Amino acid sequence: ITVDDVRALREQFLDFMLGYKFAIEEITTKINILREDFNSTHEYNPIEHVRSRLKTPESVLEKVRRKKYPMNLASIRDNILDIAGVRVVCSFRSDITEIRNMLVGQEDITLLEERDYITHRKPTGYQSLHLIVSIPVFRSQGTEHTPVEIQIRTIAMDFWASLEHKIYYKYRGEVPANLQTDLTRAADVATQLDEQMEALHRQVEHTAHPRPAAALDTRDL
Ligand code: 0O2
Repeated sequence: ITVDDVRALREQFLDFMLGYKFAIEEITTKINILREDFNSTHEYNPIEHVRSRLKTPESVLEKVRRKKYPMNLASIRDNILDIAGVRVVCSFRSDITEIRNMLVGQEDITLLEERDYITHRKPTGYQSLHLIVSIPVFRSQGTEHTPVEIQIRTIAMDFWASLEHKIYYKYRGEVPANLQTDLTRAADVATQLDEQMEALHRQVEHTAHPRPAAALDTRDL
């Protein structure tokens, strides 16, 4: 293998990764459109914030090795479906289903996989709705149907997951049992908070909103 071969492989890989960056941009645009549209038609914003990340080449290759997949681009394309990741954080549990349906219902989005870690919480306490969707990316060389992992969760679920992620990395995956128990308890509290917030939200939704009184026109006095 020559230096030129390595250079060509590197370029091929970077070009491959670029397709995932474009797929993130497509999905992010869709979510931003939904957010703005929802805001203007319903005067309510179900989306708190959106974050995205492209898996690093090191992390992609580490996953291929760990899962013992063949080390070539075709195998990475077929097996590693979370190279492009978008996380949508909402206020209420009901928003999660709403956003899921609005995305999955779009003509150019194909749902490949769905994992509901809200109905079936992970033993650690992790909660989130994971969708793997495929989206067409129109590139100069043609269309690439690209997978994107979309994680949809509430603020409380996100707060829990980010702390757990930090703890997991700090202990390199060997979280002490007492800390694990406390984390699971914190997940229960997050679930209770989500349930109470949802109930409050419903109550407010079903109450007629009195319009703010129009400013008095002094000529009417
Ligand atoms: P990062 O940094 O977000 O990319 P695998 O991807 O094979 O390891 P699997 O079963 O294919 O796992 O996917 P899974 O478990 O449905 O979802 C993987 C992603 O969900 C993780 O990505 C995390 O972002 C998140 N996740 C899953 N379980 C947990 C958990 O217990 N705690 C936290 N904090 N996050 C979780 P990565 O690739 O691990 O990391």
